Amino acid sequence: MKKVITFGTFDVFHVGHINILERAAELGEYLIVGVSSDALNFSKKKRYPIYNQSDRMKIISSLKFVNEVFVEESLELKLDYIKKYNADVLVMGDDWAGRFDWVKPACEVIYLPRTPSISTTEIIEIVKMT
Ligand code: C2G
Repeated sequence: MKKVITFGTFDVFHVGHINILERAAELGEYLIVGVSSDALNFSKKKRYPIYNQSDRMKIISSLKFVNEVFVEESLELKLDYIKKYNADVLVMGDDWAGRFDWVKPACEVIYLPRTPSISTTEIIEIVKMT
């Protein structure tokens, strides 16, 4: 059974998130999603997500094409997670292109094109303006 793993914050869940998860799921038979912790987000973006990690995990777990969900504590642990979950393929959006090529001896790495014209940051900006 081919296992696919992907990672993300998935804050203020939107169709761009659905699109990448759906395409990731089509690349194998079992989809595992690492949801970035609130602390990891704070360390990267200097702000906490709008939705906390347990709500973000609940949303992702409820999707029909997602089989397993866990909390991603650190970007550097990618290889450990890939080994732990026996993933054959790592899928990331192409905003991360090249950034995780270092795991390649352990699994295939595929960067999928992002859905244009939608992002959590943009949604937050629009909501603030109105
Ligand atoms: N995405 C997409 N199209 C969009 C917006 C997001 O395809 N319009 C994809 C991103 O490329 C990513 C996934 O959706 O693969 C989750 O996006 P984010 O929540 O922004 O995740 P990010 O904070 O980039 O992930 O190890 C990576 C970390 O978990 C961080």
